[in-house]
Amino acid sequence: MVRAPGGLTRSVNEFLDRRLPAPPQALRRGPFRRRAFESRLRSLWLTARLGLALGIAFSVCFATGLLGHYIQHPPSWFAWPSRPVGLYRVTQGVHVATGIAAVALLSAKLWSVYPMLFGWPPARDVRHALERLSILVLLGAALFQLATGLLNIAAWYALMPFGFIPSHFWVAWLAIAALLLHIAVKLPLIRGGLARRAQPNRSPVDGGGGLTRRGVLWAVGAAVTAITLATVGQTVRPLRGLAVLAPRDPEIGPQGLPVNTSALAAGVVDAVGDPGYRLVLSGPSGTVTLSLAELNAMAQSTVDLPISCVEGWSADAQWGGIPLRDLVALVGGGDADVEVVSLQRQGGCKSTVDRNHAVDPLTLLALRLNGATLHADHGYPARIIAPNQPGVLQTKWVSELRVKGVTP
Ligand SMILES: Nc1nc2c(c(=O)[nH]1)N[C@H]1C(S)=C(S)[C@@H](COP(=O)(O)O)O[C@H]1N2
Ligand SMILES: [Mo]
Repeated sequence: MVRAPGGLTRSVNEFLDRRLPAPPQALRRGPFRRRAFESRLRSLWLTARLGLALGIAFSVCFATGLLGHYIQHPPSWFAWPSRPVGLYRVTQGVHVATGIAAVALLSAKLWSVYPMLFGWPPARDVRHALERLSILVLLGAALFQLATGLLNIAAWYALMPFGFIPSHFWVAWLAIAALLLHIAVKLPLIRGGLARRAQPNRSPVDGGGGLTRRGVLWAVGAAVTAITLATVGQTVRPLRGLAVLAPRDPEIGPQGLPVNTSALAAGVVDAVGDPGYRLVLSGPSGTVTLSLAELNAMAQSTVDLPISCVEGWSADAQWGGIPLRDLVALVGGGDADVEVVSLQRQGGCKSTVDRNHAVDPLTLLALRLNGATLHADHGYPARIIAPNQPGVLQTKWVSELRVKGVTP
């Protein structure tokens, strides 16, 4: 039987408005009691403002996170330019900083609304039940994103026995969809709350311990500022001295640069010390093998480029080495992707320098760092360094370069 569209809408609405049975009053105990939460600091005025700040932080975090994901795992329709050289450093810095700020904002927002968790009856009708369910999804997804993000920047991978990248990526979509739904459902309330004046709550409210609602907002703002200042120095150099809570100090490490995966951890100590090291280059015109002495005899460039880790730290450095495009030209290659193979056998052993970066004269096969031969932990004998690229693609201990787009 085919129903008229109007009839369908009506039956959906009837279903959504169907009243649900109220649980027995005897269960209305503890936090479910009437007036179980007395603080009048909570108000729509405050919740709407905290929600707005949190919504902005989440949206910026989502957008920069999505961008970072596509830079690291480019789909066929996506191309990332090699200039400006420090753009990824900024977008990833903003991603991590807004995620950290969201921890404080989400805590405050939850404090301002959590008594509603104990509303009575728990669900009036189907619509109300679905709305509460969607908040549960939003809360779960938001907590998962913040927790996995923090574990990642602290490099506590052992606490994430699942794949960080796919889970953080897919749950981000879930969180943003649930957030949009939440905003759509609450829009009238949000509008009302933002339009409302703070008066007459300028004076301390009962049970608020002398605080005003405006005061709560200032306190949250101060907490967000403090947490940001205590961490953002891991990428914003002038604030380095304040970064007491940052997982990384951008100046500590061999040759004045932090290390992500040491030669020991990568299992390459023997391989990098081998005097028989040869770089194998392959491309349209064949294969060329170069010793370290031959590489050092080629024309060298010096470039100032940061390492910008996906984990939110970044550090400036001066690199010396051979422009990648010169090596590509040796094997008859031109405008093509270059596959990079590392001496490391597990994890981080293969990556691709896309054509945009491969043709940029700033992209080097680096042999030197800050004026000296590369330290083993920074990729001796040779590593990739490219402008505007995530650290994870700056492969260390390079053994082979394969110019793609050709079938020999
Ligand atoms: N072969 C290999 N290269 C690698 C890695 C790795 O684990 N193995 N880690 C990458 C990551 S995540 C970063 S941030 C940079 C860090 O470079 P650095 O250790 O010299 O500071 O190296 C990249 N190159
Ligand atoms: Mo990294």
